[in-house]
Amino acid sequence: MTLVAPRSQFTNSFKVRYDWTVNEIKELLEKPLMDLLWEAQLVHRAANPGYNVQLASLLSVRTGGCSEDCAYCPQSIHSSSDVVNKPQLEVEPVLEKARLAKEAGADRFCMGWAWREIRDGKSFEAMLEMVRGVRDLGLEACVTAGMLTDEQALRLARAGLTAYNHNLDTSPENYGRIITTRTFEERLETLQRVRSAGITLCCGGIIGMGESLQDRASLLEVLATMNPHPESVPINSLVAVEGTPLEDLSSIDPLEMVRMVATARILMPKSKVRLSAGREQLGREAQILCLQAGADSIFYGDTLLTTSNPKVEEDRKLLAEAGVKVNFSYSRE
Ligand code: SAM
Ligand code: DTB
Ligand code: SF4
Repeated sequence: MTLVAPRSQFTNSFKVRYDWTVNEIKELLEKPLMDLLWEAQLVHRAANPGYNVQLASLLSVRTGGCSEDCAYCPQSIHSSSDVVNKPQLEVEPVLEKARLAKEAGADRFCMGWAWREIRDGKSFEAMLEMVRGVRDLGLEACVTAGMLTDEQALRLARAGLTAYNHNLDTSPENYGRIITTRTFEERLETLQRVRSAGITLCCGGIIGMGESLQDRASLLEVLATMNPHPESVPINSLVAVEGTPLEDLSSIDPLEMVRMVATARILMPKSKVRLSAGREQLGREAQILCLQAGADSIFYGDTLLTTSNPKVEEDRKLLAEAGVKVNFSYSRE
């Protein structure tokens, strides 16, 4: 009996496909865990041999008061959460936060606006200034602010925006159960506008909202059949916030997150798969499994938008224990 696997098993390469079917994806999600992990790792090691992990810092620039009715979101006016609406932060304090994030080791700075859509005017001009300022610091800049027009997307691109975050959140079939004030189709149209303007896409979803395995597969199918794939794919698990319609849902089994991350890695080998909301509920070992299975980015900083995130010191320790490299610049193109 040989204890050493043939070398060829470790030098697997990957082929980027855009023709995944829901059934193939379901099969991946349901594989025996050891087999799924093995397959995901082969892709991950080939695509990202150094296990490089990007640290992205997140700031809520405009908090609360959003007119959309996303059932998971404490910032919706339809929820009765404790989130207090705040006026938009000014440009300089935002850039100060970006400087601090850089000092703490982040290389992407993501800014959120609790808006249904971007409107032209003072707030948008300030957003452009923030993007320029973040880029001048040498950081990648990401914005999430709802729907936008072609012209707004072009102006953001000209300001140097690296990525626009606009999640699909759940499957097209499950969408109406989670959000009724906009359609899945509108989400796709915004993504197309962002893509046409030459901005990279950050687009993913949330698990733990009572969806079925079929829904998870269907969400991943929409993402994995985009050509090109979104450059970054945040996988959130629901943070059940008091006052939202989903407040009573219990946390998912951490291994479901591992499966979702591993499957996303197999489907979209070159994309950054970001382990996003819900890391506090995952625990150390499950997060390490996610890093092994293909997560190569995390939100880094003590808060997400309105909820908490693991402490920076804890994350530094976790990443060191996992033996991954942070923000090591690399390209998988
Ligand atoms: N309003 C913009 C939009 O919807 O695109 C930007 C902000 S929104 C808060 C950004 C994303 O955060 C959502 O699409 C959703 O995927 C995620 N999110 C919000 N609340 C969450 C929660 N309680 N648990 C997990 N993810 C959440
Ligand atoms: C994403 O997919 N997750 C982040 C970011 N993109 C904008 C937001 C998570 C928000 C979690 C709930 C909160 O803190 O309000
Ligand atoms: Fe929250 Fe964004 Fe939905 Fe508004 S559009 S309720 S900010 S997730």
